[in-house]
Amino acid sequence: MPNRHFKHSKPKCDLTQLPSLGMGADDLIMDFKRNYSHRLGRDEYCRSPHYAYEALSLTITDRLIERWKKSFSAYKAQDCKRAYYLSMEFLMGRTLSNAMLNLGLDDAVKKAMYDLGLDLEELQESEPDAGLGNGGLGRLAACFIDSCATLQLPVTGYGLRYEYGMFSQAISKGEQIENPDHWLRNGNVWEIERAERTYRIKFGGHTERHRDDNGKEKTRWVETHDVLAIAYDTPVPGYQNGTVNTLRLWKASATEEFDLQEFNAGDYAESVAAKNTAENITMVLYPNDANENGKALRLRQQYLLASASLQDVIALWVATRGNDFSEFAAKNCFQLNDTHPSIAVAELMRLLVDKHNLPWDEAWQITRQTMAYTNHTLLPEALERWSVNLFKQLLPRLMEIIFEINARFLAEVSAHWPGDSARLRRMSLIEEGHEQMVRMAYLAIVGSFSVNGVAALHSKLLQQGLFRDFYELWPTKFNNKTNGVTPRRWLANCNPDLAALITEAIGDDWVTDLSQLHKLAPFADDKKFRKRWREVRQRAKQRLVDYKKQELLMDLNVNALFDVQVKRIHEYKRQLLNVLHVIYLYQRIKQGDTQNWVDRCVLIGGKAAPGYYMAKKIIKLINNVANVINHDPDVGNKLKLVFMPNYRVSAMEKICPGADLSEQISTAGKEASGTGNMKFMMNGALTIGTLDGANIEIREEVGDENFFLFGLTEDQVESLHQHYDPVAIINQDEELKAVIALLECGHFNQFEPGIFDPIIASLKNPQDPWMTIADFRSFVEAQKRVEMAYQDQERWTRMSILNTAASGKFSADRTINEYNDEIWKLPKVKV
Ligand code: F68
Repeated sequence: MPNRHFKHSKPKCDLTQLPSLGMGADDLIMDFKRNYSHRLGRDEYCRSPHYAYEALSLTITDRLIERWKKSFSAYKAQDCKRAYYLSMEFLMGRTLSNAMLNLGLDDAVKKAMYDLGLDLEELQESEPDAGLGNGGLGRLAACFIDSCATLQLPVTGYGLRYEYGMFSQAISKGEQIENPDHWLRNGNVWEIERAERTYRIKFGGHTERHRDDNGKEKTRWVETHDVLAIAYDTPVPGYQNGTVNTLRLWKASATEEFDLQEFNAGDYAESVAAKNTAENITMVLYPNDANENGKALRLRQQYLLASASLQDVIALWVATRGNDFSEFAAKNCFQLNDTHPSIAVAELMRLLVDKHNLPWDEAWQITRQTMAYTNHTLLPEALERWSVNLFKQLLPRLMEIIFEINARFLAEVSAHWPGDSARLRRMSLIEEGHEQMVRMAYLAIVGSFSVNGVAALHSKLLQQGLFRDFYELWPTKFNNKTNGVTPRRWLANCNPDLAALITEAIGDDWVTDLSQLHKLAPFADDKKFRKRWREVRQRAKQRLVDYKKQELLMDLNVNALFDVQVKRIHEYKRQLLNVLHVIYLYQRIKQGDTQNWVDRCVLIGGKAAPGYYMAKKIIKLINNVANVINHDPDVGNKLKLVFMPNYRVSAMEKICPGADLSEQISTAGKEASGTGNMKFMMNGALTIGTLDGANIEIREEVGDENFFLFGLTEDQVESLHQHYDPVAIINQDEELKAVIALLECGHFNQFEPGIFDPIIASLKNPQDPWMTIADFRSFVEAQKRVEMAYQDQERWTRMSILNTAASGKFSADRTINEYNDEIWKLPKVKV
């Protein structure tokens, strides 16, 4: 009998109580089939691996969500301090295989897919990369949230859900072609929309003063054009520990009024256009990894991220504590990933003062105890500055707040250095000039309690150079946090054979305590172990060859030295130095100077910012040089140069296990840290590098005898600027002269006259900031030492093992423990 009172007949029950999901192969098979057939509605005739990938991912997602809820409850129950990693970029790559590993489902999934007659690798390959970042900074954010979950720290990542990620790169006639990356085209099984977490973001309008009910003077920001930010959450599992943290990405959406108002006025087309303007904010990731171009849309993106994330944290706060913010700073910490989200300093002030009625001083104290800033670059062209006029137009209230912060800050500076007007001008948050600009780095420093660089040298240079005045004012604010990478993705998952060999030798504790790798060192002296190490690495090289074969229509010689440089294309990273060396080797072959020759495959990959003229020229040069060399019958297997298109996270997972030599050859003082250097080292590659960024610490860890050092030091680079004469250096070095002559005579651009003139001119320019010519000779000599070592395979293998053994410091777990011990001070929460 149907019960008429059914609706109210039972007390409300917990709708989320469920028995735990099984973790065995059979459980996975059942869920896979249900997902495939019922949730996705596919049948036996559907042959696309994509749906099998989706069915498997949904099966995994259910198990993630189970643990996710337990993590929420544990954090809630503890009511502990939390940190938030604010970043415009999270370069996550693929999720499936990492989730399998972290949930401990690797073997069960393999068995399940085998039993179902499915090719797991094929499914995994059908997952698109989440390419929501440019390079190192974005990938660091991804490694960091992995480590936070593994260390059971209550940390949430906040970012933007770009509809289009980093462009996909094709090469046509040697040139980079950018294609849009519509990574969400086939949906995204890993995310959950949380419409209940939607916030209103104001833009434009103007401010006005008024008195509130208590007669207090207040500011209103009115007649704004609002946009909504909607939360999309992705689970971030720790390594086999039950913790699942959250990556919350904001999607911009039009407010309902937009539609209604305009629609009712009969202006349907205008209404849709307005909607587009709002939704454009999170449409695309800016593909510039260095210089800012001051576009209004970018400032809108930054503000949307800052405002939505802060409103979200404050909403949670107010829900449990009302308007009492006295404990807010003790319980919350925001880590700013570079200056990109640093408008958060002013936005937190606005929310506390305008919305929650706190007095300025109290709000400022909270802000300064809550924000921490990480700098990722010393390059002046990469320092963010926004035009005051643009700021006033787009975010008038925020501009007022920044002016107020600046006035109070400059009073502090005056008190510290009375009468020092030069210093006031230098330190002001507002740069005076023909157009006033807001210096975002200074806003971040003034509004934070911690400022850190990302490697020892970089942090030192920040203190002695770029931020010197601030360091003098607040020396204790400054600190170093040398970067790291997650050993789950970058060793355990991407190189399972090497991981298994390591585990066989020293046990598996290294996965969560990478310092354990030091126990491998004695195995470097064990001939049998060396043989196995060599075999495993050789297989990884073969896999790299197979992977590249389809794409490059070319077979690489696995016995050649695999010499790899993959990273964004930038003059300071000096892909040009690498090419000059390749041309030098080519000339030796042509001259028959090939005694004791070591066959070499030089692999280069990376994207150029679409507007970066020189970087695009460099790509063209690499391809043209490759085309000549690879087709020259005199060269044969002795030398190959390959440009690998569309370098991205999932490509690096295949590249780094198969690299012999890692090229880290930036001009000293220019690469803040580098993180590719760490991935290669972990996987047993040897480094040829300058004393720059984390290379210095890599060399310290592994010892000079296991590292190929070359080039000027940062000091030498600085002092050489006064009298740098590249043409004189070229004229004094016959081999270098011949290399430049070959470039100049058009050997690599026979039917494209003059196209490399700008490159040649930059190399010969006494103002060349990257001093490529200055380091050429030293680089060639280091490469000769590389060849000597490679010829003795026993010695090379020893060095390879010792590199892996010494890579423990470069785990992001170590980095995150330092962030936590010295900055965040969060408890570890068992789930
Ligand atoms: C992205 C956007 C903008 C506007 C500027 C820079 C970037 C960016 O991607 N920067 C970046 O990747 N920096 C790198 O950060 C890494 C992580 O700290 C360091 O290892 C690299 O040395 C640094 O270049």
